[in-house]
Amino acid sequence: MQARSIFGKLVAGVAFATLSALTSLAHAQAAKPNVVILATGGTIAGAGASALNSATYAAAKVGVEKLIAGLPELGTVANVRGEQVFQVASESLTNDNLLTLAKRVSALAKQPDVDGIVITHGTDTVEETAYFLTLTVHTSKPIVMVASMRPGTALSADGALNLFDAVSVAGSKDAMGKGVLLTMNDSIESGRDVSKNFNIKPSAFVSQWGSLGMVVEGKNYWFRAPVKRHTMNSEFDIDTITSLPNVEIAMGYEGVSPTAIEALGKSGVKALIHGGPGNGSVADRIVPYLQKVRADGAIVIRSSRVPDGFVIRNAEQPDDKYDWVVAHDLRPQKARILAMVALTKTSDTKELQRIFWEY
Ligand code: DAS
Repeated sequence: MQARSIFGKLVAGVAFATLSALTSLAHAQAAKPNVVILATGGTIAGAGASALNSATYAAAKVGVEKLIAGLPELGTVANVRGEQVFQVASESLTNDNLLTLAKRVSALAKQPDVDGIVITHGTDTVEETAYFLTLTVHTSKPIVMVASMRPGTALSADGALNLFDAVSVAGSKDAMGKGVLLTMNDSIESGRDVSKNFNIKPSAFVSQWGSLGMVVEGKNYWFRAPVKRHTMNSEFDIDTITSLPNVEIAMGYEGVSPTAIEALGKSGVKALIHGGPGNGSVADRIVPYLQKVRADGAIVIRSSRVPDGFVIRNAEQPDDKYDWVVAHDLRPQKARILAMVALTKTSDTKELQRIFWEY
């Protein structure tokens, strides 16, 4: 009897200890935000032949489960699960990919058991995807994009900390309602404003109007908030968009010929972004070709190849007279994203110009 009662007490003690451990784990998990990582590829999922290959490697090789398993620290700030949406280098993403990703983000954001969403992505076009999502996904939950300039196999790889920062920010209540964000190199950038400014170093990304803040050791430090319309305050909703119109870009430079503009005009674009030098300048020999694009029914949008600043309406060109739109502070690749989204609703040039002022 004696032995049995001691064994019984032992079993009860172990059961109690296990139960309290599980309960505290459940409480701990319940206390942590639920963050979903949507993986699309890029360098953050890349792999090189050696630790010295910081620039020579294959992008889009490592699956999301391996990314998560390789970073157990994620579990200290959130309950994390992953989905592999694509596995591509971002320069190869298509409009259909954009729609697929945005619709998945929108669906997840509606789920009460999802507190934040992280999207791992290539650096080459993350600025475009980030802007598209901020224009079309109606949620105030944090949506945080993340990329890396070096593959995880390289010395001083930046992906692990960038990903930890992204999950930490995505699980933060103070990151709500700020539009789509990008965490790179300790900074928190606005998805609207950020662009890749340097092609081979970790501090590659810059927002011309400044970062929104920084994230350091899992704590967010905010210094700015977006003023342009986004997410919940956007008139565009991915849940009502089924396709995107064809919008292309033609650059302006010394000696430019009308060949590209003519070909794009004939291809049936719905809008043509002109990435001119300076304040969106257009060579005098090119003006008639853009006027023909407009006369044939496509929208002409004057952007600038100059990274920073904004195009002034009716300054370099009589936009009112030509019925052209100016892209404000948007670089050509960003202007294209907004033009595609705007054209799902209107092709009225006055409405389009309003949209370019407001978004
Ligand atoms: N090719 C790049 C891309 O996928 C790799 C990267 O920098 O992420 O965007």
